Amino acid sequence: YCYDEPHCDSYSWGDMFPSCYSLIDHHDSPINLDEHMVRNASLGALYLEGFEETQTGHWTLKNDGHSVILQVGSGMAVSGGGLPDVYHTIQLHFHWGGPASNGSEHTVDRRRYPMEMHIVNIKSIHPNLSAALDDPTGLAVLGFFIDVVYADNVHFGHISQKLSSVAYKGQATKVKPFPLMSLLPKHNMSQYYRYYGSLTTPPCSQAVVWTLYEVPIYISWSQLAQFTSQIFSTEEDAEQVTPLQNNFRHIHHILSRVVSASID
Ligand code: SG4
Ligand code: ZN
Repeated sequence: YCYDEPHCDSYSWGDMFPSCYSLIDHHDSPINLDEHMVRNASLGALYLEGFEETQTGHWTLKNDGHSVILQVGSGMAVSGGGLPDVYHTIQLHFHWGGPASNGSEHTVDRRRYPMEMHIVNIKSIHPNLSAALDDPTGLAVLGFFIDVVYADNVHFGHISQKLSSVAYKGQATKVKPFPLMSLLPKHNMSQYYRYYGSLTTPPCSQAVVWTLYEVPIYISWSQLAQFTSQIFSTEEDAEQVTPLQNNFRHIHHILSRVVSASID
């Protein structure tokens, strides 16, 4: 599947992946966050287990042709915050735009942020990803908007400095583990939006409990530019200097769903 080419964008994924065609009862992602919001005072901060520690072993950063993925091994899990179970953290990845356009997947009051980071977590009862994709709450994805400032984010450098080693699909490199918490906002981690949706890539499985944090992560213009200019889908694209850009799915209707806000 692809994003940014004529006749091959997220509107046409359903030709090859039938569940990517949104039907009336579908719970698709991403959505615009502003409609049908209901405050839920019982939604407290999630418990992010192992996020403060430096895990042992090594992590792997890879390019799958659609995004850059950091596979984080074992040792981290998320729970609480209204999640129905404990979920083990498996990877994080990014969605971005182009040199002059923003690329978050979710929007807030129709505003699109420059980037979005997804931390993917799998319900601990499931032996593998395919089992989780058959469960309406099989995955819990934590979404963070990424906004841009002048100063580099030194913690984000753990990832952005390695991007040149994963320029195109199939390339991978080892990353020394670092506390995942160092990437996340320092304040207001109890403020987030919650709704039930899908993977934002094929097979578009309706298997995701979404948590979108209100406070963004800040990185520099040059760190953002590394994503929009140094990552390619294929080796051929790299040779022709055609970077992977705008790797976000189009916005879906909320239909009868409700977005809960922990936000006061
Ligand atoms: C990205 O394309 C990742 O590369 C995928 O990771 C991920 O799939 C996919 O996005 C969908 O995830 O949070 N945006 S999302 O809904 O995590 C899964 C891999 O394929 C299943 C490893
Ligand atoms: Zn994603």
